[in-house]
Amino acid sequence: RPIGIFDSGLGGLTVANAVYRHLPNERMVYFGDSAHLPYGDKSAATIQAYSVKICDVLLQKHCKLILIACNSASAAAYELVKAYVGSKAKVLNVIDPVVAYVAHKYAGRKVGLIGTKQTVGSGVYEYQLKVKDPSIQFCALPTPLLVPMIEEGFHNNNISEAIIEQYLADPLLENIDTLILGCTHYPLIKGQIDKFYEGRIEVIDSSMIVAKALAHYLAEHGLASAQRQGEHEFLVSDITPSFEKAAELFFGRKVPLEKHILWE
Ligand code: DGN
Repeated sequence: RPIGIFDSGLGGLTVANAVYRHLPNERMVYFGDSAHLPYGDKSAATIQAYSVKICDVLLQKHCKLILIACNSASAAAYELVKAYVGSKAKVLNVIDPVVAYVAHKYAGRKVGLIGTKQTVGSGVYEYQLKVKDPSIQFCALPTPLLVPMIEEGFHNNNISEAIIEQYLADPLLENIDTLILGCTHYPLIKGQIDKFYEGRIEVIDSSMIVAKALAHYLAEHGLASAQRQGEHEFLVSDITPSFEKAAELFFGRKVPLEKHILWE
């Protein structure tokens, strides 16, 4: 049975790519809810409603596990999705593995987070980190301009550098020891963020941490596939001519997108 991976759009392909590289024996069914993106500015109730509909599609595809590859949906809908899916499939999110990694490595230190308004506003990272380790100091900054900036192709240039610098110089993020990139799109600007900090702090791209946690979870639960059966599927709820290019940007190679309307 395949692994279902979903996101508000194509950004989750950064996570799908890490899964593709780290778990070559697993077949993926990716669902990008491009008709309803961005999730980052929407209410939790709306994100929950979309997430449940996507799970119906992934369950119809017989997914053994659903990975919520979107920070905003992980923050807003994980508990609900888990309850909705019940025993039909396992559910993982992209926040818990990062929290486990950071809490272990940065005990007693100052941890920063950047993400969408939804992810930062939900307080989920802070809550989970404090539960794991109350000694951690935490600060978070919503950086809503970064998603449209990257989607418009502004990365690794002067404009993205200026915007990134403006955000990261915010006093809120002063003296951090590590920075969590709490959004699917940010791996594309990790190089520029690293450059800003000149190697002084660890900048955490969660995609590989999530893929490793997924591998561990599958092995632990006896769910790992010995060999990939069939092709990966990449479904999107809406498609425009620019999508193929964007998909290639986030996945790092060409992917065949297929339109699958979420509901009539
Ligand atoms: N995928 C979203 C996230 O990781 O929060 C970012 C895209 C969006 O919906 N704004």
